[in-house]
Amino acid sequence: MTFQNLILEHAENGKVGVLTVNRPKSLNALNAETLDELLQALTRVAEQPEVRVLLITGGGDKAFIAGADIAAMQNMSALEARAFSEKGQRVMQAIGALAIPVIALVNGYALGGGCELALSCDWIVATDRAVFGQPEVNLGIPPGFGGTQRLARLVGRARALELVTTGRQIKADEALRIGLVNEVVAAAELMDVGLTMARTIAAKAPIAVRVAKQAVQRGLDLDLANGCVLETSLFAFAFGTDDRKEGMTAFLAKRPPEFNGR
Ligand code: DAK
Repeated sequence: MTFQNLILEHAENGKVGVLTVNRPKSLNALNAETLDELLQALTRVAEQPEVRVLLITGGGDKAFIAGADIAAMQNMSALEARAFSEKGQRVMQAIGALAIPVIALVNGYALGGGCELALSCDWIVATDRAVFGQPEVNLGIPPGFGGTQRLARLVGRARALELVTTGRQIKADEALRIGLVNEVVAAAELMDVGLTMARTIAAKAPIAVRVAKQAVQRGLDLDLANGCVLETSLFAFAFGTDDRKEGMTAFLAKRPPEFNGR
């Protein structure tokens, strides 16, 4: 399967997927075709059990994704806008639904739908040139790919409200300070840092990693008591795996574990 607007590659013996949104002339803006391709690529990754981490980044050196494609949206009918919105929402949900960790490597502008796509990932690593924002109010619309919800959950109500109502764009250092990104690195180091994180995760017990992600993600939608009930169930499930036995046996034998994902 080849894509017009994406590149899907694999690193670390197939254990790491690297998905690049690649329309640099439009600063990787998301048109309907790109959203369709993203859905196909995410479906493919979900069907590849050997892939343990997904990295998502933008092509070129200027942008992660500068938002939904304004030129494509300009003349949409209401029905077309509805279909476009549904596609975008499906992409953001498909990223969130992946069982493996997904890391956004933000190498420039992450605006509007681009910021929302980064927010749909599990965490964000940005370069010192990255710029984040929800500037939709400049175009007469609010964020529409889940930004109002995910931004508020990540940085809190007041900061999210300020950003979505002013459209103010923030640089990487401020994004780090408010907890929007986990780490800021030099542009030349971004992929290496992403791959190092991915390699670290890929070396762990794959079921434990998936279960830990699920516990955090699902638990955030629950109250504490129910979140802990969920954690106990997932813990018990992971306890029954071969990898749990191997991890504990290897520790006691003072040797590195060899996980088989079962
Ligand atoms: N869409 C289409 N083309 C874009 C684009 C975008 N979002 N952003 C940039 N480009 C194109 C520019 O038009 C330009 O194309 P040419 O003129 O070369 O053909 C090329 O990329 C380079 O951009 P600039 O020349 O503007 O580059 P600068 O360095 O001067 O400025 C910039 C970079 C990122 C500050 C500027 O391009 C910019 O402000 N871009 C727009 C950012 C923006 O407003 N993003 C939010 C888009 S709205 C919905 C749900 C969700 C959404 C919509 C609907 N529903 C529920 C229906 C989402 C909306 C959005 O994301």
